[in-house]
Amino acid sequence: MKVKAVAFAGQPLSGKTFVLANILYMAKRIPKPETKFLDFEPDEQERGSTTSVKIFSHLEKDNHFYFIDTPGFVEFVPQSQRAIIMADAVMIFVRAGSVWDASVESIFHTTQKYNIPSAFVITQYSSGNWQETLKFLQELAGPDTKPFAPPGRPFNLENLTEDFREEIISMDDKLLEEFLEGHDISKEELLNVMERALSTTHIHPVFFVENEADIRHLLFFLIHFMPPYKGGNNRGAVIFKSTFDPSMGEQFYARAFGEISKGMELLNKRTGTKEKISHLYVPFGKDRIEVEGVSAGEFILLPKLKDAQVGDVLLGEGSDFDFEPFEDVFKPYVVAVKPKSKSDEEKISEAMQRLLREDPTFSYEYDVELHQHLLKCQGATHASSIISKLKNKFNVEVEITKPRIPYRETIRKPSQGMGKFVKQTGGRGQYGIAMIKIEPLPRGQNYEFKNSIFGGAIPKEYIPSVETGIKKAMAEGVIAGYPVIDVKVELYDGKYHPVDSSNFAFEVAGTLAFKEAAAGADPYILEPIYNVEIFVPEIYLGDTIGEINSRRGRVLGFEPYERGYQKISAQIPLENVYDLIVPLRSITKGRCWINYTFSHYEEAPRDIQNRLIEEYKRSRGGA
Ligand SMILES: Nc1nc2c(ncn2[C@@H]2O[C@H](COP(=O)(O)OP(=O)(O)O)[C@@H](O)[C@H]2O)c(=O)[nH]1
Ligand SMILES: [Mg+2]
Repeated sequence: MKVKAVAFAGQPLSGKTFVLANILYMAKRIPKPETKFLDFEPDEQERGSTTSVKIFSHLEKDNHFYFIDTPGFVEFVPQSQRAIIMADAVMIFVRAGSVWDASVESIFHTTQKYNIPSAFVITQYSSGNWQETLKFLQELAGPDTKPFAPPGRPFNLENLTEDFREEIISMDDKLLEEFLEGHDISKEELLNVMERALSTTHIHPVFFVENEADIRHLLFFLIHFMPPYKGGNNRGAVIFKSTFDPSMGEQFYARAFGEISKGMELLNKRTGTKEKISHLYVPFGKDRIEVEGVSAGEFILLPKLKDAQVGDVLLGEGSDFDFEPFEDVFKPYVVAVKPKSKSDEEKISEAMQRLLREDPTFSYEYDVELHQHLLKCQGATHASSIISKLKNKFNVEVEITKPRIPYRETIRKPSQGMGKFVKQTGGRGQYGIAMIKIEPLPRGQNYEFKNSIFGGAIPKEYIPSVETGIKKAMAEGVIAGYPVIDVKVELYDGKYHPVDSSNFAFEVAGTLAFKEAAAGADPYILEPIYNVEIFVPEIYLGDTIGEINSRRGRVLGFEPYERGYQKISAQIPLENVYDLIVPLRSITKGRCWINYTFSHYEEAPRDIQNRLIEEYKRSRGGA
């Protein structure tokens, strides 16, 4: 039995799931050749397209196929990558007439990076300009990208295009010589060199597929020509995906790199935990088929592991191998999430933890300063898919809002203030007076405190309380409720009372002193500015820079990156960063990526400052 893992990836709505549904229908594995039997998740049914990776075990002739169906939409491609790199070959789909599709481009580069052979499938070729698409594929993948057979013809040796035939013959010097001398090349020789050609990562056959006959031909190709798994026999497996279902619990998808059988014990290389394999399954979409054992290269489904996660290597006794860890994916799109009801609030944290284990391309964290839960993910569609999973799987409903911005306050000029907390009517009184000078510090220096009291105007033991009071006032803000930064405070004088003074009185005095001083120091509001790196194809450079400018951003520079892309460095206010990926994707038709980190604080525009000050006044019941 030959094991073959084939991933279907590429352009959204190009027919990946449709072709696979037809293959499975021909073998009577599903009742109708319809995508809904494969796209079974509730949010996939709503959307009418694939949003998560599925594995289908399928026997055909002496082949044991594992078909990997993947979502094509750019926001889901990072999730697909982990499954794609498990495949022996990737069929990259694109509709005739399309050029420079973002998913096709990024998946092709993944296959190159991980040395996985890839082929292209051009669908709907009789209604679209396939010649144009072929040209695009050749530009993308190189000149050794050739139609396998002409459109509408079976994918067998008799129908090889001259181009493709020469392509593979030129793989073998001896064969090439025979060919050039005009000798006939035998079927065996051709088959032999074909297998080698298809195992390389620079020769890419192109298939034309749009009807049932073409799909049969594609299956014929996969059965007869596609090289099988050749990774050796390392008894063990790599977990590349997990799913959670309230009734089934958590299940792990792994590729076995050697024989695994029921009853075996596998050692988790990361945790050292031993996992007894009491049940072993192979996956078929949402179903699973129990098996006694699998051979090298097969995909397995492992329920009820004690302590495992995606990326873990499970080793059989006496075997050892490594797997390069999956890369972290940057999460450019950020929204705040608010549970709708009390019960939603109670359930959301666990539900999110479950979803996070399934999908590492988003994160969910509480921001202590903003008092908001932030969902960081790949884009607006990804966010809404997560939200619909929360509702469908866990019955948790949430609202989405804009994340708050961590503004800061600071002062423009030096000033002074006196804080006086004196109450001496009846009983034990309060007495503390503090006098301070404040002045702006350079941006980023945050805070400095200097005590220049000599001669005991305030006794030493009360000085820390004064500072505590000052810090409290700074944390609360003076004009809009945001922390004050970049201020130097000097405590230079004060008064105390031998009986009525206390730590409390001096703390209050410190707070009052700072408020008074700040009021006279021309306080204003700062906003966070982020360093943003943006990668776009050169043709979109102008429009991208326009977008940066319209977001109050500054372009610091740009330079050529790989493959005709430009890397733009810019500084953009945070309020315009969280959804930046959305317009960039529409400018570049999805061909872009970004990353960003905090840079510094800068004075916010006047209108923003006025709005924040007004909001603050209103929240405090002022006019
Ligand atoms: N008749 C026909 N319908 C197709 C073909 N390719 C795609 N479709 C339909 O187009 C829609 C999107 O196809 P799908 O396979 O889900 O696209 P995917 O995103 O590449 O998986 C589905 O409703 C399919 O039924 C095709 O070659 N012939
Ligand atoms: Mg699909």
